[in-house]
Amino acid sequence: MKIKKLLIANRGEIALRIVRACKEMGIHSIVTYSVEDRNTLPVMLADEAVCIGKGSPQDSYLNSAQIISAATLLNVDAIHPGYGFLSENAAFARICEDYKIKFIGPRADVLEKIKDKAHVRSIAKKLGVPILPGNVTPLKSVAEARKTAKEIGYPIMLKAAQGGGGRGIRIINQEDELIEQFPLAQQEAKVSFGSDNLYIEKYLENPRHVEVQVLADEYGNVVHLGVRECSIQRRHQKILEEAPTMALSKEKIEKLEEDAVRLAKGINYTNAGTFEFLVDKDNYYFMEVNARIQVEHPVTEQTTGIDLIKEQINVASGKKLSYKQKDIVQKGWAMEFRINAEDPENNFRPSAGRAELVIFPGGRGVRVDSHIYSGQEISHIYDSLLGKLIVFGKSREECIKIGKRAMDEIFIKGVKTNISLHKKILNDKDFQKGNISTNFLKRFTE
Ligand code: MV4
Repeated sequence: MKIKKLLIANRGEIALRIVRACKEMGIHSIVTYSVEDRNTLPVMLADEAVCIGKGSPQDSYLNSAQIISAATLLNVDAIHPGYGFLSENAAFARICEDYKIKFIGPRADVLEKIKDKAHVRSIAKKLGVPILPGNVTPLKSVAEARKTAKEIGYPIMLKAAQGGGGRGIRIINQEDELIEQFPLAQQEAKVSFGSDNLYIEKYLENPRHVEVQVLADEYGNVVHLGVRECSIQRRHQKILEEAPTMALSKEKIEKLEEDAVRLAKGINYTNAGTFEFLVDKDNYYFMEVNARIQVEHPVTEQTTGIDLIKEQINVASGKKLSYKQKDIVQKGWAMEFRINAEDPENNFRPSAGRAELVIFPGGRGVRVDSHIYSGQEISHIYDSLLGKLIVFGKSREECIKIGKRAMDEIFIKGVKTNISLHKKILNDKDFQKGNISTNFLKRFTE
């Protein structure tokens, strides 16, 4: 199926990123927008734009009925959901299939199956992909939970099988806590995720987060595009990502990448996806799948030379992967800094207002993916991402130098940003040595 007309069911920088790919591919792009977003770059630069609501995500970018109705009226071939919103929504993917509109992502039945993280853990285990000690079937009772915890030893992490984004997880240090927390966790999971399935994992105190970018066509061909390191997070929001990683030896990274591909094949994964791992010392453990294009995809693009959005569209239109694994090499280093409208002096509270003046950096080794222009009104209805500064060079050291230089060129007046935090990170000795973990940012922000 040739994709000639594509609906972008998203906003902000990722909507613009997809518009740009469409233009280069000769695809007619239509972007959905909310009333608040009517004066934004994706709306101005897409071939067409269609208003699908007003206000909260619930009433706009999550309104699948409105989006499908627009897609039908405009006779689009495919919908690109971007990240967040409807991107991993199995029910939405199913509606697209029912309406004969290609959903750019995995099939609805695959999304449905991988919703349950305990289930994916069980497949990983069967395939010999390392996972943390714990259970792989939903816990039915506190007795079962106590038994598992006793076997693997405390501390443990109690996780909601359908949770995500750092929600629905609890650290449990001893048995009486488990007895107290188990029913609460069950109840919370039921309310938040519609399922009270829980599972237990051995808790790692100070892990690193390493993930593998995978690309799969609809004929069973799967390749990986190497690893990214995403340990620098604040309250489960990634702030800085890099590719590749200093967390593991070359040999271990190769094993991890092969494991991700094996697991992708095992779950019949198609399109672009990310396989997340926790790394502790020289060991890695599969954690979960992200069934979407991710915010941090540019660091992979800069180190492999592959346009992930174009590949997503190609694969979705039924093309075979144009790359064999041996054709894909990660070269050099890349870093991405998320520039957020938030106030570092005020506990990083989202900052809204008119971005009176916006100047982004340029020059060698610099890429900026942003939808923000001077004079734009920044609302607080949606996320606070103003854009991403991506730097790339032959080494991590060079990335840090270019990063510092580029960070000094950014000028945003009218809203508060987290640029000062990025400068502190870039000047930190531990960061420079690659000595980072998921706890790294606590030192700066708490
Ligand atoms: C963990 C963990 C330690 N041990 N699981 C946080 C988000 C969710 N997807 C999983 N998370 C974690 N799971 C075990 N068994 C530590 C985290 C975690 C984390 C993981 C990746 C990146 C940043 C993090 C920050 C805090 C906790």
